[in-house]
Amino acid sequence: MRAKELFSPTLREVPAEAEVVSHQLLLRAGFIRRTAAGVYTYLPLAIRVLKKIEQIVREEMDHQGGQEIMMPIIQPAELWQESGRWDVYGPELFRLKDRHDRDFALGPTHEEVITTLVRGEVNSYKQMPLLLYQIQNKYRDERRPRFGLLRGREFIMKDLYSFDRDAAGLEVSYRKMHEAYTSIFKRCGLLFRPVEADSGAIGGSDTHEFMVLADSGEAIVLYCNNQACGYAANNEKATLPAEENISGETLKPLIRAATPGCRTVEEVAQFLRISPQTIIKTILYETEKEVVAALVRGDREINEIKLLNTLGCLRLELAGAKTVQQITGAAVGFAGPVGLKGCTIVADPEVLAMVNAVTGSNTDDTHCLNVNPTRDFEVNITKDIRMVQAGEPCPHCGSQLLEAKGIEVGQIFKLGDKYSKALGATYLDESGHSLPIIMGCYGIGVSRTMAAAIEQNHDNNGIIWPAAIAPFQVVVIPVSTKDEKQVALARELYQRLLEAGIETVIDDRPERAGVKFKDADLIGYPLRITIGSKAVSENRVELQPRRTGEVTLAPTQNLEKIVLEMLTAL
Ligand code: 9G3
Repeated sequence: MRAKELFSPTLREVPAEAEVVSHQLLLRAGFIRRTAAGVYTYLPLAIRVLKKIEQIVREEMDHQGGQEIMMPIIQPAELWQESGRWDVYGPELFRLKDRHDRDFALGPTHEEVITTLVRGEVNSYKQMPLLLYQIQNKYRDERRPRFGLLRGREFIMKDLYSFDRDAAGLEVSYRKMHEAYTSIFKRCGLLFRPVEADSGAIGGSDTHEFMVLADSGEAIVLYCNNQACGYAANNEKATLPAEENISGETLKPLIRAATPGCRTVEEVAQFLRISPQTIIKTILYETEKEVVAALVRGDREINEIKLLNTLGCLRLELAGAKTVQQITGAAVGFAGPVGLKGCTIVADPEVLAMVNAVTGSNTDDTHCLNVNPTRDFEVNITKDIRMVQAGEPCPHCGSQLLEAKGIEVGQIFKLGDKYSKALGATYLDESGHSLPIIMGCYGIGVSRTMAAAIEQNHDNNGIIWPAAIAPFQVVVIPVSTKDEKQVALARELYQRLLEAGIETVIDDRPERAGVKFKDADLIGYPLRITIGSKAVSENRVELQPRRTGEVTLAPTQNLEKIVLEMLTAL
């Protein structure tokens, strides 16, 4: 491809609306343009990257026995009514009507469609295991579409669904997908981690997220320092070893102390000159059923997902000032478990091990000192409800946990019989018994993976594509387009590289070399070949990998071989 002909309109300025580096660089380097909020047109360079990722995904899905299909984007409402999800999802579900006033949705995911398909076609254990997948646009009407391709309203997803006769079969399918995902992200040249994740309030079932590690990531990953252990979880899921924290301190009598205007843990700690670790933090929540007081140590944060799962509720919100006043008799900031009535008290195990602690007193501007759990208040539920922090012990081996930021690019779920039961997808076993099909679902954000690759691989000058997913492998740049010999040599080498099957761009535009180098860095070709005066006089060209920037000289004879070798290491 000649750079002159490539439709990749580059921009000098950083577009104002782009908050994250992948969005900025995709716009600047001419990969995408915005069509509507959270909706993008992919230009030729982006299409090339997406096709590469899709090809890797296809090969690994097929390798595990997956079969590609294509379901419709437009889904009839009846399917979602049957699964019960038409009313569960609100404005996030794109809804539309046809000319007969019939309801449809733009597919945000395809559990309903595929379960209905399989219900009609699979009726015997002999037809399973079955792994079906597609690569297709998905639609979710996000409240705040942001971060370019990281959170669009239209995005490309690979979704695979597994159908097995029992839990053991599902386990096999799940492991196959875990293995496939590991190969996919490795082959894409990305640094990633599979992490244990939370499967939501329905709970119980396994789920892993595949995180591309990047400092700009929104997700927090905790992983064990001990590589042989390998424990890794996102911070919504990460757990702790069982607490055995017996203090020798003697219990002192409970007293009350004035703490005027001190509402937060920090304010109380400073005023009383104590450490936040000695304070019990009491936070009131409202669920669809009740008011709940959640207790954690003052230096900890409540994990609302763990709390929601503990309570088995659907909705969990911080209690408003009115509810707090009603339950505690005090303003927000002075709640505490001593004498607290009319709500369920949930405490983190760490709280139960505290001695002579400080809590709110349910009276304005006052706190209780020397509070001792069980002596001074009762707990209804003791359960891990807090965020794990870096530096704490690994729940598997006790080594230190470390923290990293990540972008979720894949997720695998054990669904069990949730959809097959709701939609009546059953099969007959050997003895003629009818049983629900056991399902799993497995997603990869293809367009998101492209953006995550940039978040992980860029510098101040632009994108640094891993060779496996780069739009082109090589750019050939004659330094002076006025020098006919340089241009002729550049064209000859360009032809030879093409014939060797290397995806190459020649930038023989009549621009200054600096402009072409800047564009090459921005677009992120893994390898730049510069043809200067030396190339003509000595038959030697400059090879410069985008990532290291280190220039090496190479003879023009055998260049194809040298380039191919260099590319395998990029
Ligand atoms: C919806 C809307 C948004 C959604 C869903 C449904 C997320 C929804 C979860 C999944 C699970 C898996 C197959 C591939 C792997 C992930 N957001 N999810 O079900 F109606 Cl509006 O999509 N699906």
